[in-house]
Amino acid sequence: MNIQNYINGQYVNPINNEWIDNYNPSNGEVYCQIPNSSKEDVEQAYKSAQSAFSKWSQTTLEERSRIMLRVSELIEENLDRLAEAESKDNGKPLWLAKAVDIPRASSNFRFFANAITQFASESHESVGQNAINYTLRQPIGVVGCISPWNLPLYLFSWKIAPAIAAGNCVVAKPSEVTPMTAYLLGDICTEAGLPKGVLNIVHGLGTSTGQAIVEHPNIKAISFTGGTATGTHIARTAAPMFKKLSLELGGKNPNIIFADCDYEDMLKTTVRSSFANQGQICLCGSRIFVEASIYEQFKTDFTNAVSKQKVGHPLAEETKIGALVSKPHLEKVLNYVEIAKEEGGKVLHGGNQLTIEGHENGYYMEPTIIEVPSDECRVNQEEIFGPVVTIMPFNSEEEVLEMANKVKYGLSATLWTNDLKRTMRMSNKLQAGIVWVNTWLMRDLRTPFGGVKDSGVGREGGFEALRFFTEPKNVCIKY
Ligand code: TXE
Repeated sequence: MNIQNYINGQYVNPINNEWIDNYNPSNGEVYCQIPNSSKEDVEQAYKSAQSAFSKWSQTTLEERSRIMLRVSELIEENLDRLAEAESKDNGKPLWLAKAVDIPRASSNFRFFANAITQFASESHESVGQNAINYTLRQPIGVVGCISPWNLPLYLFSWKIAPAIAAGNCVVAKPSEVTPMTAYLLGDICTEAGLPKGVLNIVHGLGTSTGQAIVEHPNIKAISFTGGTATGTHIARTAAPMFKKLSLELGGKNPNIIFADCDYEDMLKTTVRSSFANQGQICLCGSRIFVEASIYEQFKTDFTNAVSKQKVGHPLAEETKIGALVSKPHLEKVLNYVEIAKEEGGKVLHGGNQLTIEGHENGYYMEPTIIEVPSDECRVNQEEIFGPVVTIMPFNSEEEVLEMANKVKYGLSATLWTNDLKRTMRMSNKLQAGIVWVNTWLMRDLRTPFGGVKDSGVGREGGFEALRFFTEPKNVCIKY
């Protein structure tokens, strides 16, 4: 079976007729091919988007909203089919795709369908000067959306929905590692009545297809989620062209546990924040800091709880942790375990590749806990993006705050404490775009989402996303 590009409302082959193998991570087999799209395909997608723009940007908000709500409903109606596709493509457990990925993709369309009807702009009366200013928020035109493999349809739709709600037309590229649900979205958009050309989906490699989107002189804004190194490259390419950029990049998030927290709740959530989606979420709490007085107890209980996390085939009901997304990624993550050992880290649990009977060539790995001798070692500083967490004790608030902030990333932080004053002090000082207190990955789509430092630039979510995808224009009228 071949995946095709979705351009101008039609499924089409790449112009060069070149294809890339797509692997099923649960068994290591190639199960379909995807277009290796070139600059010419991107140009075609751009032209289609450009020709749809004048009409779509003038479509009433009510009508845009109605179509997007229909997309949202159709995603829900296709929940099983989409979840199966996501699980097969990515290796994540089927239950997770059903409970999180696909429902969230539907919510993304529903949320922005509603948000656009409430999006208002400012006006300023220039008192004493007989003038009034108002701000027009106009769509940018054709925008580019590039998404990664860890939460495929979830993150793809998180970008596309605000872009089209704001009246833009889109050239989008999902990750070449997980293209399937983006491919299926084409049909859903057609059925929902999204006009041809409003959304165009091109498949292919980052360095060629993705690069062609970023380099395109008339694609005026780029919304990207992926690795920090890729983000740097995109910023370098886009900056001289003065494109608007939203970059959601890596994380190395601290999970800070004080002795006064609700222990059971913390323990349960910490297993999840460490290993959900095989640890392949930019928000995972990959550096665990535990107050010294409960460190030994936590070590025992956490290791115990993690050892009960069943690694298995994504479709098996009892599976908690599925396959990693690809062979190179599995190798990268395993290599970090070796690095940890060389640096004096102690593997408290896991650390090895796993073979699952009947699926011997799948990319499975044990959930891994590494006790590190120092917060400065590489496994504590670099993003691993797999089922690996580090743990170490701390003695004071000042000490843990310093360690938490001493990384180049600043996406999210989690804090476990029942001390209100400490919560306030620490939330103010943690260098992160998001701080969760006594919870993890609790999302309200109205809130700003994004990171500081090397975790990116800009914010997604709520009106922040609608602001990103519009150009403000001040109009000053003297009367
Ligand atoms: O991501 P890439 P990769 C981190 C994680 C992971 C590392 C690399 O640490 O190990 O990044 O992962 C497209 N111009 N995260 O290599 O390459 C690419 O095709 C335009 C964190 O898989 O950044 C894909 O669609 N586009 C992360 C998307 O960028 C380019 C999620 C992301 O791929 C491009 C994933 C280019 N020059 C990985 N090069 C998170 N923050 O959630 C690549 N792409």
